[in-house]
Amino acid sequence: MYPKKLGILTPFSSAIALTTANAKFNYRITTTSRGFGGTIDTFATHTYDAANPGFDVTGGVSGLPLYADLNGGTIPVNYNKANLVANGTTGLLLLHHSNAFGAHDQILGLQEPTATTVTVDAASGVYSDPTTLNATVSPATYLDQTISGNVQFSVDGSPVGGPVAVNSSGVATTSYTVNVGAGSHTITAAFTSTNAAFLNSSNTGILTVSREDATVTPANANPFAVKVNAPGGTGGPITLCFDMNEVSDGSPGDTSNITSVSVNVIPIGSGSSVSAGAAIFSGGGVGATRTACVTMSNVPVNVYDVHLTINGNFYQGSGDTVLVVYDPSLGFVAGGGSIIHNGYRANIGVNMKYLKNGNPQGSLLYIEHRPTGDVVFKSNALGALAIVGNEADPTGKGTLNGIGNHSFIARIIDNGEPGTSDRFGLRVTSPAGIILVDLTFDPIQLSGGNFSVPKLTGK
Ligand SMILES: [Ca+2]
Ligand SMILES: [Ca+2]
Ligand SMILES: [Ca+2]
Repeated sequence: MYPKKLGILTPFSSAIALTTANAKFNYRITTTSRGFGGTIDTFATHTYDAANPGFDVTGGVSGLPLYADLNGGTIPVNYNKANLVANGTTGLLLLHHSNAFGAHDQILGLQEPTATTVTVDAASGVYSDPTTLNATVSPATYLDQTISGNVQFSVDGSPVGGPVAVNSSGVATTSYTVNVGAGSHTITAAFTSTNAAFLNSSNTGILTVSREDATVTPANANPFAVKVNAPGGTGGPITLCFDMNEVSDGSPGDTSNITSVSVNVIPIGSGSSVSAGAAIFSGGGVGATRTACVTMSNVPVNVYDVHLTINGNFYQGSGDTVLVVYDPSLGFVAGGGSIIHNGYRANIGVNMKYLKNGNPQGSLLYIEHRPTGDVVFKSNALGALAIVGNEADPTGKGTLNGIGNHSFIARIIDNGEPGTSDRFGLRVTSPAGIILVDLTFDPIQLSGGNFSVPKLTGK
């Protein structure tokens, strides 16, 4: 070494008997003084493998690694972790030939890239609707470096879109339209670094999915009132269908995921439930109507509330319709139909007869299909039943969406067959005796169905 100019003696490998196959040697640096005599400084024996360097700065040059020492210049450094460990390398020594005295040498310490950790936020969503997946990679900064790279999200192993870049805080966010059913699912966020100072990592989180809402509406083709097959007998087979549609939200799912429904056929008065049999499904698809049909046989005379509930992990919803089975031989006021009231479709079922003692027996069911849900009025006790000409006016008590002690008067007007001119009117009063104006209306012509009001003598 020299005060002004810097020099270094580098023996050729061959001069110290190193070959490519045998390039490993031990070395030790000892400083001695001619003036004072003896050793000034020494350090422990080190090992170096010239054929397998931890750092290799020969990229781009042949012979000795010399680079123009200009501001802003770069020196390519190849890095081999295994060799680096084997050699015990702790850094790079840069020698600046033409620097001022005292600034000839510079030690660049070794800094390994940092491990990273991904944190996946818990997410929740509804089948078919968008939700947000969020992951944070940390640390976002290391030494003088800021994280960069991409996160690939997946749900239960299926990729969600393409890789998403992390921002300077290490956060990656993506929108996911939920296409898995209700329950707990695994979100995976795999970070791939594009900055060598940060290592890759991956982690998981939980996505909780709930069912999408669907409406259930009785099909227009359903019969309202079915006559028994023979006097004193039962009705059937009777097929009832329900249309199931996702509640519109701009992000429709696949309604063919509805593969199970429960259908209950329950008399609104006394009597036994009827088995609906297995549902047959048709239609369905993305944004399409799914239809379920059930067929009932040997159905006794009565007014039935037919209730469908959607099962499964993808949709939830339920709806009702009315089914009347009547026997003309019993002396009856019977029938069923639909009207449009206040713009909403409503189904009506009625089946009443006089007992031998002159008292009426039977029931009335009125279901109005409002966007906020069905409004269901069921009679549970009949009072007087007035029949005047072609009009029957039953009175009595009933429940409104399950709340009892409401009163009603209905007007059932039979204008002959097939029923297209028949009419239905209703008045419902609350337990406190207040008329419920939204369930009180003058007779409205049926849009489907038929009533039969025989010219009874009352006996
Ligand atoms: Ca949806
Ligand atoms: Ca929705
Ligand atoms: Ca009629």
